[in-house]
Amino acid sequence: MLKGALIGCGYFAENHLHAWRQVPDAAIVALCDTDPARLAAASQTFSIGRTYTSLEAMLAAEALDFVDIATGPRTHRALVEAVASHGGIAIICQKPIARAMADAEAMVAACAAAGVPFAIHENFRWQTPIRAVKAAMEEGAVGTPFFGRCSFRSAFDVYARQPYLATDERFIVEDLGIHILDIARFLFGEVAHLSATTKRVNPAIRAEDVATILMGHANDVTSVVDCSYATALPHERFPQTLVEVDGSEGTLRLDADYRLTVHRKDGGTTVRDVAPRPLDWAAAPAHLIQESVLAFQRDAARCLAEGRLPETSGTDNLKTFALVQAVYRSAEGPMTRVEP
Ligand code: NAD
Ligand code: 89Y
Repeated sequence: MLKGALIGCGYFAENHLHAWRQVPDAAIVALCDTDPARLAAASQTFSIGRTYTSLEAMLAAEALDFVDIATGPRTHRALVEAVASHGGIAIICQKPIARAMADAEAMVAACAAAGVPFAIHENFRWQTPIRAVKAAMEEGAVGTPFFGRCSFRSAFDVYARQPYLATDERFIVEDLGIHILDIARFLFGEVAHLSATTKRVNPAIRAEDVATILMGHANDVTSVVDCSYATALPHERFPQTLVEVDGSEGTLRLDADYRLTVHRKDGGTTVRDVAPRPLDWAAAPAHLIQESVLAFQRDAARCLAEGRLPETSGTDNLKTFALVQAVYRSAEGPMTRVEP
């Protein structure tokens, strides 16, 4: 049994704690939060009695196999470096890995130097419909892909539960686009170049709530990633990512409400329901995300037990984080002007 501690007992950590209860061979034995009220609430809800307001005190008192960090990017580097220097404890850390590339690289380097496994909790690629798209592509459903689109458009009030999203200096690319960019990497491979625009539509928030990104992948796929929290639709789809893939032999569409359609050039069309499985602690519409937290954590525990790195290792995640940085650079830089 792997013994873990959760650091950061806020809004999203509740999903981690529910999910860990369903992961075989791993258990959260201790909790850490600098806010005593949040610590006490999580301790009571999940019946975990060993609690700490100081990381150092927890590391001194507990014999841990791993920590699971869900505090937020401002604190990630200091926490990861402290755990890495303690030695012998694997680290799982929420997205975004950091706020700046230099911090992200330092975290990966610190874990490598200490010889501790380091993974980022990048769960969107673990969503059941996204895994179904990947499996269909690997089975050759559309042949060789040449075009892809990953689209997340919503007007869901994310600010109610995560008020910092309305006040942080950066918003949709760093918070949500990071997942959709990771899905694009997962489905279409590494990115060679990109061009992006960002925009703030909601006047009540500080940063961008719309981003549109055009990417050229190393294997010649062109993809579009588009994200919006300013898109009021008659049928709200939060938190679904819709996917389009056009290939040499056919097309694939992941449409609203988990409908996956594969159409072959030779005429065959199949339609499947690829909805997330229900969990007794999950509730619509977030159940899509909640199920992917469990899928990620199950895989992470299996990897740690077998001495392997999860697919979203720190090193891998630097590539997704580099896309986030490139999007902001592109959106802030000069666009190619159209000559009359
Ligand atoms: P939150 O503010 O509700 O919770 C953060 C908690 O961490 C707070 O209780 C705070 O007291 C605690 N904390 C802060 N610094 C600490 C420190 N140094 N030591 C110990 N505890 C500390 O934030 P949240 O909305 O739960 O988000 C947490 C993370 O989860 C963020 O990185 C966010 O991007 C991520 N998140 C991921 C998903 C996903 O699907 N992967 C969804 C939502 C949020
Ligand atoms: O924080 C975000 C995330 O990671 O998934 C959705 C979210 O909660 C709001 O954009």
